[in-house]
Amino acid sequence: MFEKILIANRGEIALRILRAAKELGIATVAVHSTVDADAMHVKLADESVCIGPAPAKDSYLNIPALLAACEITGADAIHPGYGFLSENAKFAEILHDHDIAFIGPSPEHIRIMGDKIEAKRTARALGIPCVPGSEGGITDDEEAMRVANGIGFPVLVKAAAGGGGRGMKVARTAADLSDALTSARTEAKAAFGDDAVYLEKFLDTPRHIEIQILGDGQGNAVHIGERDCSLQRRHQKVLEETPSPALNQDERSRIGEICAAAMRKLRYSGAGTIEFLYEDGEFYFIEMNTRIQVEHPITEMISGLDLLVEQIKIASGAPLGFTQADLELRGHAIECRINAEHPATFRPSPGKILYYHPPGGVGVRVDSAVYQGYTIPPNYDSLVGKLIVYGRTRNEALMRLRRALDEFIVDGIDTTLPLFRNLVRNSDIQDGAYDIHWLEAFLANGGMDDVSS
Ligand code: MV4
Repeated sequence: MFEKILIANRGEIALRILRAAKELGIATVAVHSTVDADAMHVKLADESVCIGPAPAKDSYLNIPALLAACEITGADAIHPGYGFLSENAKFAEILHDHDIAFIGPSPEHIRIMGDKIEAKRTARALGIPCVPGSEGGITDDEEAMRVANGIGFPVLVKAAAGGGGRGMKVARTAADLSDALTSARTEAKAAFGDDAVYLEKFLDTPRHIEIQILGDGQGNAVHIGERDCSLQRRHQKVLEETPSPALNQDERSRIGEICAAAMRKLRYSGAGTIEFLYEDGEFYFIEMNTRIQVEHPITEMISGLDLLVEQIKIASGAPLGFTQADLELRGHAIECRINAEHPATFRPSPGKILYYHPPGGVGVRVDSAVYQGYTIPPNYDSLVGKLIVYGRTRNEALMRLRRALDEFIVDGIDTTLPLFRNLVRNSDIQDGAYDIHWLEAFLANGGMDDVSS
């Protein structure tokens, strides 16, 4: 096992990593930018190192500074969390070259899944169902037209280097295709320095359902159910739940088993998430994330696992300590991402938290690194924390969520708490009747008019 883990992240996930390391008896090193000197994970870590000024490129993305911090402190592993360097294959490779363990999958698997064309090719070869579309990249308009006519319009042009919706263009008819290709290429080149694009059938009203997997790189892999992440705004997840209200047990175990078998074949190592669009009873692979995700706690609540502990054990070379048959998914969990943003306009609201009272009680978990008197800096994402509730049934989880949201007080800054107080009282949400477009329509149709100003 590792002796000392350096946490190459900030905020709630840095604290989450620290807690897992501490339970395993592993020493922790916090790194931080100048504006994060007062962060909770810095206070709680055994040691801390300032690695640069506020801009992430000079601190949390500063590889030489991270290597120096390992050298100074003697850390033998780095946990990258999510975002920042978590899916940077080059970083994982550099760590290996310096005999520092990267707590995550192999650089090769990170590289494959980082290229959406390569990821889809790999998924298809592993027997994972994919969205109908081009076999690989699209090189010219004629090829695009041939593929599009084969699958039928509307089609979607996607950037190979994309993800998160950037570089994505819909072509409703053949007349739109050439322009969609050009603008997707231009946007991809500008955003990622790579203009490779591919083509997919455009699905109109799917749900976003993702499967959590764990592999040990030694031929063992399990799936830990799904998360329904359909409630998004501008490609940012807002509320996630598991199990998905849309799936039956048959669909769940079928897609889960496909994913676990694929990961065994790939000899995937670590935690991963296989993302699907789900429409009319069919799953269509879109992407795989090779990191721990923000919404991992809901999977922990229904499985009883600590996914961060599992990541650390796997990276240290341990085989998975359980099989698929050992896993029992029980109950229902929901997560709300509480952001420092205006609840109707979503304008970022960094600043000092004057009063902070998180909820508690049965089935309530808050993953956050803020505290009363803490000032949220304007330089990073606006996540204040995650409210996670558990119940034996979806209704019980919703009851607890309504109660917990009413207890939660964050004063001094705007937060998205009022959005969730509205959502949990909405009949579509209560019925689980939502797709990837539901939240944007709710907001456009005045769902938050009671708090807009
Ligand atoms: C799609 C799609 C419809 N059809 N692919 C958006 C981000 C990227 N991860 C995948 N995305 C989509 N891919 C096909 N073939 C619709 C979306 C999409 C979406 C997906 C998940 C959650 C929210 C979304 C919001 C808009 C579009």
